[in-house]
Amino acid sequence: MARHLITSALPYINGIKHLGNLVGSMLPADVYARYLRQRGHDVLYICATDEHGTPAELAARDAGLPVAEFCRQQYEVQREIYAGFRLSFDHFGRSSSEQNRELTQHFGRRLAERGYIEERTVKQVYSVTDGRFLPDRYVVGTCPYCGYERARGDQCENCTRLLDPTQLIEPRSAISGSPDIEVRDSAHLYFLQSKLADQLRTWIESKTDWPVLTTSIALKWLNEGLEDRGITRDLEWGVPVDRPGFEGKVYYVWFDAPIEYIGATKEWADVDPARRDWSSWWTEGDDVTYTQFMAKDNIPFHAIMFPGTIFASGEDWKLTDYIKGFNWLNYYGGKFSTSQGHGIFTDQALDLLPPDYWRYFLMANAPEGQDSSFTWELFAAQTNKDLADTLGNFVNRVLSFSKKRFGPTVPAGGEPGPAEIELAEELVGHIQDYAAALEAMQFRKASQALRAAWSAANSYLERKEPWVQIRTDADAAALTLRTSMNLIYLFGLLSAPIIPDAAAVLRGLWTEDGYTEGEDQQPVWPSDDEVRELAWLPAGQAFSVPNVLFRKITDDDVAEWREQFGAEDVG
Ligand code: B3M
Ligand code: ZN
Repeated sequence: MARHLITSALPYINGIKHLGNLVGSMLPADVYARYLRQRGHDVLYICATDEHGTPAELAARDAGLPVAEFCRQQYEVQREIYAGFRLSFDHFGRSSSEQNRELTQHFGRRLAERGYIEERTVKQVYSVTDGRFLPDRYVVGTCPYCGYERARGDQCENCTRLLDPTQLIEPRSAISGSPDIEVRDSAHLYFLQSKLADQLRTWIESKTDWPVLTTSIALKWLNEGLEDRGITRDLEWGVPVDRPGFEGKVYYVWFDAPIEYIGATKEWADVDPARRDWSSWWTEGDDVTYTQFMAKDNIPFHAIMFPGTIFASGEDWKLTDYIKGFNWLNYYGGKFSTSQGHGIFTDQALDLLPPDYWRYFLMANAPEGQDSSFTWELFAAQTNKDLADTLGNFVNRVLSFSKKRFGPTVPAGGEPGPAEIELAEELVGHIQDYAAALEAMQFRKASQALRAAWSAANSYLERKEPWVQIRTDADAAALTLRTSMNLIYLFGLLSAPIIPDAAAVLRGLWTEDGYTEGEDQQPVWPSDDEVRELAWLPAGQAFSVPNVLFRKITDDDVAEWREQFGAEDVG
């Protein structure tokens, strides 16, 4: 039994996340974790809220709350939403935890002791009106290159040139709009990551199994020349820099956030004395495979800065073995946007439909090799066809018809023949494709293989037509229905990583009382022999007919949701 450590990029604390955040990190990580648990592996799936940085401070200010209270509230809101999506974290922590503070400060001290930290005085924009230093992004003015009037101090989104705030014409605070700003000297700590460029390149080039998306982004940063990076900020909210002369400064959010992967593991251990060996999950050279999930903009920090921090620490913290990076999910070809109300956000999605609809659609359309686009039309078409018809309708037709003609137990009669043997062999093939795709974290391909298994069951039923067989050969009809019921149980095992709620129902039907919420055990993966036998459910086994598993999404739904979620003015 192998051990698998899995982390997904930490969602920022400010604001409810949209479906694009989900599909590019937490959801595929959950599918992978569920699959590995079903294969009997020891899995630790860790995530947390990313609570530091200017966005959190400003969001708290807008909410009229102290930032610590704002983060506490938002953490609970997000945690509840992710439970609603059935994200099976072993621990969902908080980067503002005591454990992360201690670890971040430990790494800061280690880097300083080992010569990877340098104090530098930088010119920082200070807003007199706001009474605070402004990170580059929070200075706005006219771009000196193209004249765009809302250029940010770090980059002009119009001509994309990288900027320094002091280059802006008529600079002003993006918080208050006040032009009453001045440039002040401020001492900051720089992580001399340029010293690690060769070591990082060697490490990245050794990752020959990484997706091209991941290595190309990582190497691009190295090829452009790895620069030393400021890792402290003039903010109140964050991990305090425990260094004389740095009172009132905190570590940069991207320095402490990846360390929270370790911090959250310690949070997980601190709630249960039996987990005192928590650090064995993070010790290099152990039997642990560490896989990270994230969207492509997070790759540089995970492939360069975090490993660089570990290299520079000189300690044998586990480096990631694999980075599964994702492209973007767009909304009608445009970007999801909180401010413009474009797209559908995780809380709204659960208000409309249960998690399985979203999990299935997002995995079947995961933005792996390229960006993908969410449209209500495609969402309705795919969930209606694959979930409502191919899977849901198969289940209800088989069970309703059998109960009507043979009663509420699995019917006896008939012996498997060529059709059943052929079906079983086809399923073994689809399941091997499905498992291989999940092992390779290719979620589109995995969804296709699962759908192919569901389709094979429908083709078998259509070919055998038990409603015709029953007229002349009850045993033949019984065999078809008993085989189909075992297929339903099989789909209760196979579908669990992607649509866990429906899968639990399919495994829990086999009593006269039917499925009871929360009684389901950890499903196991079917062996090829079990699939060839299709005999989980013997004749005489009681069953109940479930409610319709998946409702159809109507044209009216699509029209209403297009309107409600701003599709009109995007696509
Ligand atoms: N909070 C996610 C983002 O960039 C960022 C990930 C941190 S993972 C250590 O939206
Ligand atoms: Zn410009």
